[in-house]
Amino acid sequence: MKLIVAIVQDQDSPSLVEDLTEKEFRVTKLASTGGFLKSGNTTLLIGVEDEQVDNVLMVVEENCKTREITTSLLTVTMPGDTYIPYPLEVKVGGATVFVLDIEKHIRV
Ligand code: 2BA
Ligand code: 2BA
Repeated sequence: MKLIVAIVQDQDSPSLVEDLTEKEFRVTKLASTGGFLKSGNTTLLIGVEDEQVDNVLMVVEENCKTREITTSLLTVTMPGDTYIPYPLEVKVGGATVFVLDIEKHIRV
């Protein structure tokens, strides 16, 4: 089995979870925070048989399209604890996916 860890945008997660569940995949949804933008995102854990990995990735791709470049406000900390906001352009959307080998899958 494989564990698919998919980090997606919050707004993509409801339709993605619905599609995966509809296709009989089991999903666990975690609220997460990106280290760079420090804003919320969603991490999904999806445990599947090896041959289902590509099917799951297809569903993820269908639901998580890369969006237009957007502007975000980040802050830098200056000496004396002053925060200076500055605009930054990043591409959002899509998904960051890791596929891990599962050593053991147990339900007790
Ligand atoms: P964040 O860390 O908040 O990053 C959001 C977006 O900011 C990234 O989108 C990327 O476009 C940009 N970005 C991140 N770090 C950057 C840097 N050092 N310099 C310039 N731009 C940077 P994505 O790459 O699509 O990542 C979306 C979220 O997925 C990330 O949110 C993070 O939570 C997670 N992620 C991405 N790569 C990861 C990795 N290798 N390991 C763990 N989590 C990862
Ligand atoms: P849920 O997805 O909320 O599922 C709760 C229970 O509903 C499941 O218990 C199972 O008995 C049933 N169920 C879920 N999906 C089903 C489906 N497609 N068809 C028929 N019955 C279904 P558990 O199997 O004990 O799972 C408990 C929780 O563990 C799940 O909560 C999910 O968060 C997580 N989980 C289980 N298997 C997973 C997997 N392969 N990958 C990721 N997370 C998993």
